[in-house]
Amino acid sequence: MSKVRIFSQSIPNLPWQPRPENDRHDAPVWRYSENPVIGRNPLPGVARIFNSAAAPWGDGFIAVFRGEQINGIPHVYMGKSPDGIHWEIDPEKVPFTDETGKPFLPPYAYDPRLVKVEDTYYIMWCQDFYGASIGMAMTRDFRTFTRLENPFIPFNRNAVLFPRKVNGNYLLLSRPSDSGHTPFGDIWLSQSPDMKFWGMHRHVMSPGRNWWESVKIGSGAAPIETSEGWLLFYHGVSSTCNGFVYSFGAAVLDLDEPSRVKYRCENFLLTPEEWYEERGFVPNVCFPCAALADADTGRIAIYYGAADTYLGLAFTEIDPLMDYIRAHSVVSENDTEPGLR
Ligand code: BMA
Repeated sequence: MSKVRIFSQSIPNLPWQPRPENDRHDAPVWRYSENPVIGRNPLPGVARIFNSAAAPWGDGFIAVFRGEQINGIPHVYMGKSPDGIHWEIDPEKVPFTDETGKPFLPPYAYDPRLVKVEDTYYIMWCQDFYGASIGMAMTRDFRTFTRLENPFIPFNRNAVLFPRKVNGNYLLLSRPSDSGHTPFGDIWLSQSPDMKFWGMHRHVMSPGRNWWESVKIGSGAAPIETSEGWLLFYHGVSSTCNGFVYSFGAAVLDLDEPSRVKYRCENFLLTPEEWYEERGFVPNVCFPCAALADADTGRIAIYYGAADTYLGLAFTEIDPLMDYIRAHSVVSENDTEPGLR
């Protein structure tokens, strides 16, 4: 049992590999040795699968994938796995419908997240809503997928729900932006009593201070509830003479008032350095979309997209990770304030 408690379900079959003994990385996060777990041309008509999210389902796992079709347009696909590593992926797009059951597919959809809240699974993605914005759908059986109202007007991306209500409201993190490959971006928190009307917006954190996340940041995996606060893995972008570099880091948000950042790690946890992260459709991208935590062992498996081409897995453990985040935490007033002006 870990010192820091994780308040989520037990996942005894969580994908796992211990940290290699000769690991020289500073942060206690390491890659799965058999990465990437999904390679190129995974399905007929789909050239690449990357930024994707998994969840426990039955005795195994289920996932929603960003599949880039051979016409270049991304859509959401679904797959199942006995071990969270080897996936059987449905070659058809996820058949989203409206509330009457009529097909209601977004023109494009990318970077899906998957979060179970109470007895329902929610999928969030980025889609066209007269501009890039957030799409949402719910399912209980992974056979019917009912679209919900788009929570926000454009432009917005990187939305992810908290796995439970806080103070009576559902919580959604997102990253308001502009119409292009935004040269800015802060993480915001929005609240809803019913998953339909979203408001009470709070600023959570901005990019800026640390060079690896100086251009923009965006929430990645659904926050994990721990005795120290909500553990959030998020991506941070730096700008180089050769383009953007996407790494990921972590912050811990206050349990009752999650717009307040308690700890924010000044170092990245993982940055592109393997061939599948440095080489691909967009080089130098590590983009986390899900992190599964086993409450019994404190083990965490992180699913991340690599180079907009592959799906990778990385691992960590809550105690050394929380020690590392605390030891390297630098928070500004902009982080710790409630985020309301
Ligand atoms: C972001 C998103 C991600 C992508 C990243 C790197 O703006 O579009 O889907 O992984 O750029 O290309």
